[in-house]
Amino acid sequence: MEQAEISTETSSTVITCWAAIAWTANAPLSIEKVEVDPPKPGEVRIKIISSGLCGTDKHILDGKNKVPLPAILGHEGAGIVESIGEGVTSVKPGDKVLTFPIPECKECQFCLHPKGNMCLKEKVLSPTGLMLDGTSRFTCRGRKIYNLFGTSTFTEYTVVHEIAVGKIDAAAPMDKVCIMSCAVPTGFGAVFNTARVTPGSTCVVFGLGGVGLAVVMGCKASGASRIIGVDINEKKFPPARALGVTDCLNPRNLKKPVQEVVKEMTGGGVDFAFEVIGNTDTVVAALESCHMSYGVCVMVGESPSNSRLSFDPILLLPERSLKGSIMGEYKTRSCIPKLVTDYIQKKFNTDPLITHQLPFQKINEAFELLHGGYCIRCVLLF
Ligand code: COD
Ligand code: ZN
Repeated sequence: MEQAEISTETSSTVITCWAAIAWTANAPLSIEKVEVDPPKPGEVRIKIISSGLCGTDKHILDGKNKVPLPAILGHEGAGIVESIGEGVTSVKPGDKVLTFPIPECKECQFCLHPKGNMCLKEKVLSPTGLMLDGTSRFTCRGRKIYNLFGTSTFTEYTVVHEIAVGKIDAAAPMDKVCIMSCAVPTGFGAVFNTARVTPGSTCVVFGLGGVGLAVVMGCKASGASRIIGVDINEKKFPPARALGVTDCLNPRNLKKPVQEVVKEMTGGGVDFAFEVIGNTDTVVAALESCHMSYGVCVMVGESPSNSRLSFDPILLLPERSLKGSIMGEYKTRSCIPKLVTDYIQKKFNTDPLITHQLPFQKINEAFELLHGGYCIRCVLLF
């Protein structure tokens, strides 16, 4: 594949490069030449070096979660700043950066509040597929192409708002740290910030994908005494055990509902349950797996658009709680670069989450790997 066409004076020029276009849901991505516009004020153009393929990208391609198409998907990206728009001060060309699906403007009432991370400028909950000024930076075959959550990382070059770009340590290994854009903080933060798992506690994790296993790592690091892993794909069990799961359950092989089995195993229910699949039935199963009085259920997965949660309200009355967690409640730009530094300093090791690496051109193979195999995270290399 030829190199992207790029002149040395790039900041005001259009770059023509390769990108994977999702023209419609339920169809393979198409690798095509796209034109990437220069960054406008407050924007950053990034040369992507690696991108993880997240369950969210799969949900979107499977048509479960609606975003405007045609689009360039991908939100778990690591790259190098190629050029910056007017007024950008936090990064400069040559900096190593991560892209974040949740921005942090550091000005709105949510960013200024000590808790939470839902910047008022986030685009995940109701994605427009456009930049904040309502326009797109991508064109393919004369057609404007939407972005994903203001990121779009399945492309050699992308344009992201400065408020969704985090400068990381110059020593960061770029083939590994892309998973710090989403999977690692989403999982770790669900444990450390949302649930606040305590030493000696019991936990159950529904869904042992890249994010679920980051939850498992967080539970183990918090000193949980028992971590029950639930998945319908038993190929996930050996890596889950290696990362700290003590008991594995496949709901399809059980004679009774999985929540009943979890309650029996733990004498009434776990202290902390995590739903990391994106399915309303498993959210309710996770909630029912919690201890009646002090059980905390954290919903990490995003269930299909237009689905509805339904459960007996008596489940919540006796002091169980149900909480949501997105990007692990981390204020992205302030907190995630520090996680990268901790990783570089070997305070934790998330490399086992990356089971596969493929060249970007093989992105459709990477999606296939996520369907029922033993792949946890496949990282695309550009
Ligand atoms: N019962 C048990 N396990 C199941 C079931 C089921 N009914 N269905 C699927 N699973 C298992 C799969 O076998 C797989 O092992 C696992 O669940 C899901 O793993 P992945 O690899 O497909 O997904 P992840 O780990 O990359 O992502 C999971 C999320 C739940 C985070 C993601 O899909 C999601 O919903 N994201 C949206 C919310 C969010 O945080 N967005 C911010 C940016 S991602
Ligand atoms: Zn993600």
